[in-house]
Amino acid sequence: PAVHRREDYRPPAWLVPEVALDLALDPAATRVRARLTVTRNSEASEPLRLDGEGLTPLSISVDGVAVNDWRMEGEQLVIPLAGAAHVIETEVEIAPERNTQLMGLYASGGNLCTQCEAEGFRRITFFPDRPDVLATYRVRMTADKARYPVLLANGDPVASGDNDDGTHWAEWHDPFPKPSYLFALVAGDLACNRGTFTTGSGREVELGIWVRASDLPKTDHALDALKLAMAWDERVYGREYDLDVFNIVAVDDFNFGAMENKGLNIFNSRYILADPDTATDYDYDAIAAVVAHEYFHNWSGNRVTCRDWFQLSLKEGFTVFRDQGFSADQGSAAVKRIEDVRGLRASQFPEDAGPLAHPVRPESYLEISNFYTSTIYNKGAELIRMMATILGPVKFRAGSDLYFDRFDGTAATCEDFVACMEEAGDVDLSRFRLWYSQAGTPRVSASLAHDGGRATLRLAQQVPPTPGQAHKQAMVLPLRIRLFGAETGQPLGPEQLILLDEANQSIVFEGVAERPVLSINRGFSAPVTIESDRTAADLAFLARNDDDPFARYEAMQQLMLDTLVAGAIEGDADHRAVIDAVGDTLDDPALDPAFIAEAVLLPSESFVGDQLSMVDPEAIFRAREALRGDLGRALTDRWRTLYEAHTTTAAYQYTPAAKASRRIRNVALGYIAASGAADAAELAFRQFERADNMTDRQGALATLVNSDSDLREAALDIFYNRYAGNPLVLDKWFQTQALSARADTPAVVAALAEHPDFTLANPNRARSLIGAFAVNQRAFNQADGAGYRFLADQLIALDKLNPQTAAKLLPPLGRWRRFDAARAALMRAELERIVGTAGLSKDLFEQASKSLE
Ligand code: BAL
Ligand code: ZN
Repeated sequence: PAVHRREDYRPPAWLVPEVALDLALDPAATRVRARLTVTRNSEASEPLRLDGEGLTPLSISVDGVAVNDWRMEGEQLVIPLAGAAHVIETEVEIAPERNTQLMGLYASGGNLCTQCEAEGFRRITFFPDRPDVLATYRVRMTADKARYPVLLANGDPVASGDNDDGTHWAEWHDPFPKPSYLFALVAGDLACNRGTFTTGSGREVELGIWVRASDLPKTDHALDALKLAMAWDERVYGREYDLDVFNIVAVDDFNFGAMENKGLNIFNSRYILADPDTATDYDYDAIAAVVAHEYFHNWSGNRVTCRDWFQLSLKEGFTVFRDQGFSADQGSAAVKRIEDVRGLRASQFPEDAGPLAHPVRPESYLEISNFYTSTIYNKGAELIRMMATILGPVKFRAGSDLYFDRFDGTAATCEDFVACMEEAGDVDLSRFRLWYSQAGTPRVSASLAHDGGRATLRLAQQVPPTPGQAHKQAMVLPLRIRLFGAETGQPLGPEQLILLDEANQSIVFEGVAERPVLSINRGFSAPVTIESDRTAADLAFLARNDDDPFARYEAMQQLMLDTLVAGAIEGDADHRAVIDAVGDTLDDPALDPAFIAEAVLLPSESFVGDQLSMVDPEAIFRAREALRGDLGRALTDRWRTLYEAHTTTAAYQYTPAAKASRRIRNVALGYIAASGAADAAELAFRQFERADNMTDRQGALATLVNSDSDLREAALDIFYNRYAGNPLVLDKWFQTQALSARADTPAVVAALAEHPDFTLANPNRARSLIGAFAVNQRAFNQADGAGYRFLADQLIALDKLNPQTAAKLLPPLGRWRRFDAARAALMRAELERIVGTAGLSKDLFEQASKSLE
């Protein structure tokens, strides 16, 4: 397959200011007629090149005259054109019901919908399918009225009517020029939850959330979140919505979480549908975050889009940063930061340390779908956050205003964004730009010496080699730092922002009478790994005294991590310091229960593995279970008191306080179970039966699923029967079992893959079993390689249906360098089997072949 390189970018030879589409919609055979107004954007007599994947032209005309001097070059339709402006008309036929890739126009749940990012539009019609070709779209759809009573597209509705043959039609017009990846249409039997939003300048916007009629009661939360997001973007970024309507449609079969098509967002139903009986607090939060994310794209992505796909993080990193800010403002900002960093460490750090590591602005790709990664999204968001930290809030806002004003209606680059920040912030970000080009997670070592009244902090940074980048330059790392007095527990001076921009740097603090303890990378101000010479006592001290909630959480995590690493390597470890620190955290009346619930959780098995030069999954599992057990037993009274204190007879509420109660109650239940208490399973089963909400029900189920109790099967059966026919909840049933800590999980997962409700055709279902199993470190990495074989079998099968989703599930097999020789050989054998499979997609080929390197 062809490699695409950033350095090869050339402006488009032809622009397309206007598009008119006429679609006769039918699941088996949809006719698509396209009328493109094209204008030359090149001096030379370049022909017009239109992308088309799997398309055969039925007719082609130029300026109203049928032509036959066109040719196909691979998957490009090439039409020789002499003049500077022409009207091109093409006609093709496509079969949405046979589209299992879920890219382009496809069928889901009896309805028709589209997904065009990154390169799906070329599966609908011939078009220069690249993000720097911006057109206004007029779309006419005709469809059977009984089957598809609702017809939606981008922009505003223009006209509609009935035909004599049982079909009807609707025409939509989007006045904002947009790239083809933002095109969308939906035809279906859908009900609408309607709302309105009045913008800051007084315009009324009609809002609609479209779902199947039976799901309508589950859409209020998403609609509320949309209104909050619209108001937040006006308040925080000065960005107002620009069309008269904003529609969201939920579909069950979707590769992404959601898609920001102009005026017509299309969502994976898991990020829209919620009621207390079927959605957890985590689901509620994720729905609000994704609704906000897609809405925020209207400016960061749609009004200002990307010049080419190498710039993907321009819109994704910035928009993730924006949705993180929105979510932080809805509840506990500290907990939100902890969750985001936990996510970064779970997905982006391993990616950056493995064979698929790539810079936030990649240099090359085979298949762009493989670059919708945690690096582009989450590390990209950290880059924006670092610039915001360096500039401060006022200048950062000035930079974002400048960016939106200067590039409105255009396709921009990451460089354009940084240049705006530099100009508005009056700072030099030349070296900061390395964050866009160098992959790998920087490591910072920090040691603090104290001599007389002077403290000296020595910092050294190192950026590890990554594929294609053997040698790295020192980067600009904004580190928020504060010193605390070891005796008094008081801060020794204010917080400082240190820009570490050399390989080695020393910072001297004068007038430090007391022994200082270092609080560093507060708020996780830089996405780096810190290695410090702080003792267990220092970490315990910070876990009790640090005034930055993230740093306080982090000190506890480091203490736990050091203990777990020692336990995994030596087979045993002293748990006392962790037990005392957790006990003190539980007892601190000043702490928010939402924070406590996060602070007392142990790092995941995978994160412990990431600290070791060679992952021993069994040893890590045993060390973690031993610490969990000791924490459960040593603090048993506290866990039970907490559990009771947060048990309520009040009806379910989605408020920060009620969420915190449910969270801490379920954390306490987990520790009671870990203690080995004889009544733990009954306690969990009672919670399972009495729960009036999914958070408590699933929390109890997860505890039971990890146990050997007879109540385990009973709970699984009750759960399954109660939610038969609800695909989103059945996903939880599969996922909970795939994440089980029991030794029989690999066999259970293999059996579940044969379950009548399991299907690879639905991405959520595939991810709920295969994706969850592959991150269950001990189960997936069992020594006989059965887990690796299972994953490879599933990916080879899934690749035939949906290459994009298959490729996203491959990375756990690429972690072979981190394991012993026997496991590494088994993983490599499966990667080789995948690469050698006949008819493999370029998506899966790229991921598997790079993972072997
Ligand atoms: N643009 C793809 C889905 C998202 O990031 O919003
Ligand atoms: Zn996005």
